[in-house]
Amino acid sequence: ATHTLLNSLKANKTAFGVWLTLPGLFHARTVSQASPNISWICIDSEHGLVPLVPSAAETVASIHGAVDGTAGPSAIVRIPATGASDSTSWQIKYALDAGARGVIVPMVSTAEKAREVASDCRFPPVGRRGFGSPFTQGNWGLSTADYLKFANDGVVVMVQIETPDAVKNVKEIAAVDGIDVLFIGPYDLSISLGYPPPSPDPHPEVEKIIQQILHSAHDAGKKCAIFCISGSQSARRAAEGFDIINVTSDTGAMSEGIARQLAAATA
Ligand code: 3PY
Repeated sequence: ATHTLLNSLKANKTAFGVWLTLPGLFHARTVSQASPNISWICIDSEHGLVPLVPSAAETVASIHGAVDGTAGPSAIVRIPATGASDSTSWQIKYALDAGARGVIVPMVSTAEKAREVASDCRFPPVGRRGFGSPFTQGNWGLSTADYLKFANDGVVVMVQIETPDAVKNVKEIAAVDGIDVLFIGPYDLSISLGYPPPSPDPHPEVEKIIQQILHSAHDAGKKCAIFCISGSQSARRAAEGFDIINVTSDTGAMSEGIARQLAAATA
């Protein structure tokens, strides 16, 4: 499958995505096929109900096979472990072995942890990712040598900036080689800083920090991503210069669509 997310980033086009919180291959396929404007889908194994083992792998394959003959979305996995935990390493390996074209790692708050994440995402000599999955290489139909380069060149490494320490260290994190994207989680960022959660927009003080993170990413030559919950909020973030934007989620869009149809029926 085409790496739609990476292609958008290389073309400096905003990459809009959708959050997947429910398991099920046909569910993933339905979401993938919902719009040609979906560049990526985040399989959320952190707060969503798609277990990393083994469902994330099947879901990745389902998304990549979903839109025949056209450029479908890139499947991205958000791993459950936070950047402060020893589990990040094996969980990143699992997600990438499953064929994910990128990972989102929650709560990465220091440059040291960011360096570990970047290293976990690429094979030697660039990083320390272990090789051995019988599945991924075969998916792409490549020789081992070609696969190692293809995987290293194509992986999109995103770390979430959503704690007070991450805000303090944001410039150092952005500067880490191999970190491609700073991903802002506005909900965790707000509550970890002692502000109310966005409703739907963040508190003005949190908003100032969000803009600082955006600029820190761009100053370091990196991309910046943010989680939104609606098309209109996403359009505003795109106008501000965000490169990667989550527009909606499977459950959010489903509830809203059902409510809208029922409102029309009973009006
Ligand atoms: C946050 O806003 O905290 C996120 O990580 C998005 O789910």
